[in-house]
Amino acid sequence: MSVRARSCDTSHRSCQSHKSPWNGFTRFMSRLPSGSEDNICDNDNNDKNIKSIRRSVTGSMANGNEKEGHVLVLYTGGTIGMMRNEQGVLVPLANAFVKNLRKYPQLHDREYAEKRFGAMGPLVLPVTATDSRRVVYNVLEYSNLCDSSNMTMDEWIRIANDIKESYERFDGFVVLHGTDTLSYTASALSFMLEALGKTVILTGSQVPIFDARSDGLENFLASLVIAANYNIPEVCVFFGTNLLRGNRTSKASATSFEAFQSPNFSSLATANIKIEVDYCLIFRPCSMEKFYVHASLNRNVGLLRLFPSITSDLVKVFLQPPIEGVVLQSYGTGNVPTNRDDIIEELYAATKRGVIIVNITQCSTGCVSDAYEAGKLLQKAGVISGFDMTPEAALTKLAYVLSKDWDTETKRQMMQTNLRGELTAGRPLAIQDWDLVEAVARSLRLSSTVELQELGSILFPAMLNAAVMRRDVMKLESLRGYGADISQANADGRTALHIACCEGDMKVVQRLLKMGANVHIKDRFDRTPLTDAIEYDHHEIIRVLLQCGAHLHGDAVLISERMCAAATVGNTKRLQSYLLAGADLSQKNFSGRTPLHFAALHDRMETTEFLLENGADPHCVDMLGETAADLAETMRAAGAARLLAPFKQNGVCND
Ligand code: ASN
Repeated sequence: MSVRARSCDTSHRSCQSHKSPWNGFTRFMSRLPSGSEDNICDNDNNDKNIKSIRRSVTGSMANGNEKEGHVLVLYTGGTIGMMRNEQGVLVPLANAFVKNLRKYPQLHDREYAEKRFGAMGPLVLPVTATDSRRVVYNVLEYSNLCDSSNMTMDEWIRIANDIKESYERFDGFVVLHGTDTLSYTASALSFMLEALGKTVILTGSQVPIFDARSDGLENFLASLVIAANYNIPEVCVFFGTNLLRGNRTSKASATSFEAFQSPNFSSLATANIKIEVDYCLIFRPCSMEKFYVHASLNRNVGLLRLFPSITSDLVKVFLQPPIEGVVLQSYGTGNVPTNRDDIIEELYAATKRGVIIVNITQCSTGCVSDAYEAGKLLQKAGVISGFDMTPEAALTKLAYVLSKDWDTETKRQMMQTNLRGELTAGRPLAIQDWDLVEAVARSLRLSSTVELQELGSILFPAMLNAAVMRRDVMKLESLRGYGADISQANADGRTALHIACCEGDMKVVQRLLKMGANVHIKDRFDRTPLTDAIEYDHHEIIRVLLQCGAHLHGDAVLISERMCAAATVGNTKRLQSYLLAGADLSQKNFSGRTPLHFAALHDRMETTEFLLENGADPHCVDMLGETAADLAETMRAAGAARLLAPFKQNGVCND
């Protein structure tokens, strides 16, 4: 079976065709003077725009103490951004949302933002008392803002592609969406975003955000804070006070501020005074793959809900080609009438033709089973179990699975496999999984669930780190068995993967990655596991991390400073590490100098040779207008001067 997606064994526009998000966006956010913002797309200027947005994302240098989390907001429409028209009816209004956000002090710290990024830079939230990173956010407004009842699979694909385009430049993503079909979009995205390593949160509101009494403000703020501060590599829905797994949600109320429910799975996090994340519940992709988007869906799918006296003619017509996949909503624990051979026959005929029929319950809570004869009949007719999937998850999963290049049997199997935490099939987390923590808790006379969880969050990172130091892969496995979150951070925000990347044992690193360890987590010092692997020159580990989606982050000028320091002392190996990690060897530091300038200045011949062989630009001039060759000459660095002599000509500024 050739299947790329794998699950962890513990659970553990209308919108239009796709265009790069950086087009209209750059102009919108960074170039046009206030009051003339628009979001017209312009494909020709894509490269220029990406450079410009990079500058906008980076801005002037932060003072170093202020940590920032960068979030991209995809504004697709929905009540949250709507305004009342002349008739008093709610409609989405183009180019108004960001202008209004800038006026709200809870949503934009103007003073900080203007000092750091200038007047038309990104938006910045005020500092929060409980979360460590400043939230800096850019808004990509879709050209055709829509009520979510107009959403189609085309829009799902566009959102997924927009996330892909900007994936490496942001720490997290917030999708502002109408509530009516939000759960469908969240479910679809959860499947389409493969090997997701960053947080994607869909939110919206029941009342427009700029109305005096609205749920939109809280929903938007909490979503931004979570996306910037917490590593929850899932597609989530935030509403009310709960962060829910997207593919577990359904819209449950047309009027309540708690509009969404997750009937068969607990909240991933709750946002009260503090944001509390239940890390044991986070679903971590265990495939050693880089993030990618599966951007196609099969539209020949449908939802068929049984009702007393349903006719077999209706069932027959429903199952006719071109239908390829059907979610059957049966009664209770998955039952169909036992006295309706006519319906069973139609279902059987369809599955024999290769139509995939997935059985889920009509009840809002619970799971289908074959406990009753009524349920067994379906199994015999070739209908497969959808376990406790929501209708939204089952339908979008079918559209996803059916669009894959797999044979029918594999598709049937995948429908019954937990791909993104969308279903519970198998052993639920047993209480014994907490044995280890419980033993310590008992000796400390701790008993409440909150105390146990807190103890776990203290003990597990320490035990995971000790196992990494001892290169004890078995111990890592057993700790996960006890309920440890493999990406749980210690007080310094460091995870087992950070430690392993310093230690340099490839087996341990690979094991952690296969167990779902996340490559994007930044510690207190803003270091990712990739930063550690670079600074310990573990080249093979750098390669594996990149394969799993890791990438350089932060200010390119700061990265250049580090490379320049390495060039100064002739540390060619470190420069190799940076090159492997994707750094630009011609990147200038604060003085406009490149690593080649420093290698020349200090006559580091081997380093100079390495840099020239690997594409470093010898024509780059620093702030004083000097090339590397000029510096070598001034310093009488004979070796470097000889190597650079062929390039001795007028320098060209390369930025
Ligand atoms: N009709 C709106 C939508 O789904 C409902 C909302 O967002 N509250 O776009």
